[in-house]
Amino acid sequence: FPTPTPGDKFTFGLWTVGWQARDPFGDATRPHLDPVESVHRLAELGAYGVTFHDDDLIPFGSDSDERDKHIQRFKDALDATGMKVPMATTNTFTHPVFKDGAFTNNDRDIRRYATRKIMRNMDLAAELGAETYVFWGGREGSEVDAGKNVGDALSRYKEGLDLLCQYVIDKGYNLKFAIEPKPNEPRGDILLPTIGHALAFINELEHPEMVGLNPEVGHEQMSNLNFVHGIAQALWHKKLFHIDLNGQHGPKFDQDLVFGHGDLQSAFFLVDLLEASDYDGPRHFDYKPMRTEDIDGVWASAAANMRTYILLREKAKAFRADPRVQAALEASRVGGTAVPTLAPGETYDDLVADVDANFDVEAAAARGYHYVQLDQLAIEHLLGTA
Ligand code: 3MF
Ligand code: MG
Ligand code: MG
Ligand code: MG
Repeated sequence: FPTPTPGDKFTFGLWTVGWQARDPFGDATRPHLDPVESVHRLAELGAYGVTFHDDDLIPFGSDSDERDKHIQRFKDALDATGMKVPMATTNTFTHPVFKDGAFTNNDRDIRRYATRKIMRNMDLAAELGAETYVFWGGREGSEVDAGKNVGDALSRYKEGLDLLCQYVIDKGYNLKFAIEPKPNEPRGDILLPTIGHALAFINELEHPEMVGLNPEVGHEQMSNLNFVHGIAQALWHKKLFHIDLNGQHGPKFDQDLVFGHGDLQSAFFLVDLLEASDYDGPRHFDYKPMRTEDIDGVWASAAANMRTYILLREKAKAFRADPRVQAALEASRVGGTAVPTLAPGETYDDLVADVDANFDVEAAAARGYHYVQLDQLAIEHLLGTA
């Protein structure tokens, strides 16, 4: 079995392995984990790098001496292990000041404070060589429809991102932004709830070319959407800037399970899609070691994410190379959508004349697409019986 190597570009948020498993009904089940230890352990497991929210690394409220010390220890760990920091982000959701959001808070002074907090961490992200800065607006939203003017809130969201794009340009930072959609949790309803909403929003920004997406598996599935299709569309728009991989059992709370746990077939087709695409960014795991796990279980679950990805990558390769799969793809006429509907030089008048003269509607209606055989072959590859 191939073990993960940095060449696989697997990355983990410090907040993933570091999650102490506090939930709305229960206390932490695990002790605090030192980010420096996480860097070392993840490096030993074959990861490429780590990502962080400002507060994961520098506890909220640290003075500038403490801040410098936390950063120095982290940099030393990165130097010692060769681990990279391809992405960073801001915590604008834990502290009570953000209970009504950051960019879209009804309080202007809180919006200004949030913007300042983000700018400070963007400086650190750039210093550490990050190329992607993620925006997950978990508190941007409402529970009460009359409590938020959504149009104005979107204008403030745009204002915040436009300002920060200008900051990146003025500073000469090599940073692109990636918006992470989520439909709900912690807010009853979150703004920019899906990939589609976020894509449309990006087009309204001053610098749409600087802003893309960081879609998360479970977040789309919470809305019962097909994540593989969502990623395919993000790729089509050239907006897949980063990705949060994890597992989910259908529409319910955000489970953040190990990649492939709960939705294996979708994970298989996701890896199949990603590996065939031109996405060469990190394979970033945003999962939570289950609350039932002890610290050994934390590292076992981290390794499980990478093992699952590698196994699915091998399975996808074998699936595509299988002559029975190629025949099934042919039978399903999957290549057909690659051919333009009009022939070169043809006009719609030509199309009308051709259809009227030649198209046999009953014969076309009778043709089967044999998709079941295609899916069964995928299942048999996954089961190891193909
Ligand atoms: C919440 C999330 C977030 C984001 C993170 C930025 C705390 O459901 O997925 O994790 O991923 O804030 O990457
Ligand atoms: Mg999440
Ligand atoms: Mg999640
Ligand atoms: Mg996420």
